[in-house]
Amino acid sequence: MTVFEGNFSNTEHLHLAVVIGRFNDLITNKLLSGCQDCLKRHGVDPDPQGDQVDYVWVPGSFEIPLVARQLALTGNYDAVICLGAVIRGQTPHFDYVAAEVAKGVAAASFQTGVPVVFGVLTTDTLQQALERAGIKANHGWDYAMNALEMASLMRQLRGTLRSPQAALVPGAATPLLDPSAV
Ligand code: INI
Repeated sequence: MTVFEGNFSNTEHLHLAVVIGRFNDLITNKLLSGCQDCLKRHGVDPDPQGDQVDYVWVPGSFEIPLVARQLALTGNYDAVICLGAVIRGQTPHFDYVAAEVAKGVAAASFQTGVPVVFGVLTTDTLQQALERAGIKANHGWDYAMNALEMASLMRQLRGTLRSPQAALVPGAATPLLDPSAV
C-alpha cells in the first residue's frame, strides 16, 4: 500500500489564486503579506505581474465563496486561497457571515475538486485578529503552506487514482466536475 503526502517541491509549476476580503483590510492585508512571504520562500513567484498567482479582491468574506468557486471552475489553478477576517460585533451579523463563508468555501472545494483553503479568521476582538495576522503569528503563512501541500497532494492523487471524476478536462490544471452538475 502507499502513503500519500503533499510536499513543497516543484512549486515553480503551480498556479494559485488568492481571494481577499476588503472588509477589515487592516487584517486581511497582513494575512496577504504573510501568505505572499511564505509562497516566495517556497519557490512560488507571488508577483501579480508574474504568471503563478492571481489575486481577486471582494467586498467582504460573504462574497469569497462565489468567487473562489468561479476561479476553481476555470481549471487554471492548483489551489485557491481565501483570506478574510470576520470580527464579532454587537449584532448577530458575525454569525451569519462566518457560517456562510465557512460553508461556502468548503462547498467550493468539494464541488470543484480544487483545494480551496479556508484562510478566514473568525475572532471575538480586533486584538485577537491582529495577534493572528502578524503580532504573534501570521496565519497567512499557514494558509499558503496548506495550499502548497494540498496542491501537491491532489496532483499526486490525480496521477495515481483512477475514477470517473478523475478525468481531466483538456487543458485544465485540475480535474473538474461538470459545472452544470453542481
Ligand atoms: N465581512 C467581513 O469580511 N468581516 C466582517 O467582520 C463583516 N461584518 O462583521 O459585517 C463582514 N461583513 C460584510 C459581508 O462580508 C458582506 O460583504 C456584506 O454583507 C455584503 O454582502
